[in-house]
Amino acid sequence: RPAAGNRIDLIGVPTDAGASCRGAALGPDDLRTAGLAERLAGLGYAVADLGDINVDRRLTAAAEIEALAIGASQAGYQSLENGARPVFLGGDHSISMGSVAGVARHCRDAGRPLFVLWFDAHGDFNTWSTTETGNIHGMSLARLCGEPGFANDAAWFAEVDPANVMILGARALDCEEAQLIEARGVQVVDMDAVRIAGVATPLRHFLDRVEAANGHLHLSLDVDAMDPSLAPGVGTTVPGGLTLAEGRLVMEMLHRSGRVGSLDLVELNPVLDRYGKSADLMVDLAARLFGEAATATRLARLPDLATA
Ligand code: B3U
Ligand code: MN
Ligand code: MN
Repeated sequence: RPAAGNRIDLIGVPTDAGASCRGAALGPDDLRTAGLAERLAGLGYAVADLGDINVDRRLTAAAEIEALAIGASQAGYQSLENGARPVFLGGDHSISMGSVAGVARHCRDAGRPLFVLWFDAHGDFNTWSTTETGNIHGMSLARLCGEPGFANDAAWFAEVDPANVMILGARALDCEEAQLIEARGVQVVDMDAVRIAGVATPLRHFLDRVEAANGHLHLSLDVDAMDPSLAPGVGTTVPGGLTLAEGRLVMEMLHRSGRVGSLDLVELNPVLDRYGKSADLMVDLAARLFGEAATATRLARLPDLATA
């Protein structure tokens, strides 16, 4: 039996009920087809594909999202209790309502502070009263941070402290959403900030906080944070995203921190993808997050990059 920390559980959450267009429900199988399990196994991990959480297609969108949230929360909690690292395969970003809630329950029970890196072109911080679209994938972080208007009293749910959240790659926040993010003290490193200071410096500061608190770090990776030229297979493309070099640097710094205990891979829409490009990118980023290409030479340069 491989050592704890060396085990990865893949948990498929196939839904697009939170998005404005269909297709993200096919994401889990597309990530499997792109070879995610094999790539991670090749790095020495014991990878278990736990399959997909069952969806009842007769439900309304909101009811489907709720049912999957319960399933994702329970599967993620169990995976962490078993000493593995859960990797949730979306699905649109509404799946994080459940996945991160399960991680938060584990952290609460283990007495460890939870930090969340929300890697996204969007803030996903709308509520039912601020949303301009009615799309639930634009509300997942708000719900996790305890905004009112959501049914958050259930046993499967636990909140995230907004002070422990960093949004990275943002460039499409709605007006009221941005005000709410600011009021709650969520740190936003938007693309202007990236152009001015780069990704490494703000990420270094965030990781230092996680380290000092002996925290668990969850990465919620919405592939639309990346530039659409690299990731065309997403429902809401926003120009001016992260470059391949920036995305890889983020993943390598996260790997090096040794703090990432759980991961969402969301918003891949295979119907809109071109020749598997976005799926391949997500597999590449996940592989780097778990240590691929982390050669001594390259890693030795990271502290300089981070403090420059
Ligand atoms: N903020 C908008 C757009 C959006 C959020 N997440 C995605 N798009 N992928 C909304 O619908 O709340
Ligand atoms: Mn998102
Ligand atoms: Mn997004």
